[in-house]
Amino acid sequence: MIKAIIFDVDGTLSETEETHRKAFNRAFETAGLDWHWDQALYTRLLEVTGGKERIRYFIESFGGTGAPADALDQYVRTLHATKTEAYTDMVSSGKVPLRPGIRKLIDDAAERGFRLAIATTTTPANVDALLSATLDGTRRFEVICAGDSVPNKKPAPDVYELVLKKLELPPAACVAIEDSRNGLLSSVAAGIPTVVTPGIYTTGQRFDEAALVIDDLAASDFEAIYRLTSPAE
Ligand code: XBP
Ligand code: MG
Repeated sequence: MIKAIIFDVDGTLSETEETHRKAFNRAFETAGLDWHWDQALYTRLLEVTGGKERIRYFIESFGGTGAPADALDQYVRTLHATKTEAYTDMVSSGKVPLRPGIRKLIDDAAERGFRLAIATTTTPANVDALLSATLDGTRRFEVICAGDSVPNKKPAPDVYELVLKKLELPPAACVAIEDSRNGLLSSVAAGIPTVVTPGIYTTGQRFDEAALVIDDLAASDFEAIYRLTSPAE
């Protein structure tokens, strides 16, 4: 029987990628860059997790000019810090809700005594802002691992392995909830049975490795999630 549920954040807890996209564009404008990420381009850029990594990927692969060649690392960090400020402002407005069914699952799982955790690629400040605006802050989650807390972001297993270490649980005692193929590959590489609930930017991706794909959590019987055990069992 599982003991803990590990939630991804962006696209899973909430459809936040549109807000991220708008925050990136606001940061580019503030920096005087003529870059504009529309939904089609952002869908491709989301192949790279991590906002700083995504900006570099854009510069290297999609002709993002205007950034200084020397001290590019520092330039990207500063640009990304502006984006994070814009994103947390937007989320704190309270206009970014949890996805349907997520609050019900969190409440139901907590009532049944499951331990709750977060494994995300996004910046920690973004998690605080989202959970303060949508739940009663981060207190429902015993462990939160985010952003640069690990050297390799999803699809590498690092962030899930760090959560398992902090929970002091084996992968088979947990279930991961994800929205994207990158996230699924990360949790499965850590040996964790994974439920995928595809979002607006990830519908249509391949989820063959998922233990369960649930299109609408709000209409779901959470029992199927609680009954999952690791394939190794
Ligand atoms: C999603 C990501 C993040 C966000 C942007 O994380 O890959 O990079 O798109 O946030 P997850 P940052 O699905 O693992 O929650 O700009 O802070 O990276
Ligand atoms: Mg996600």
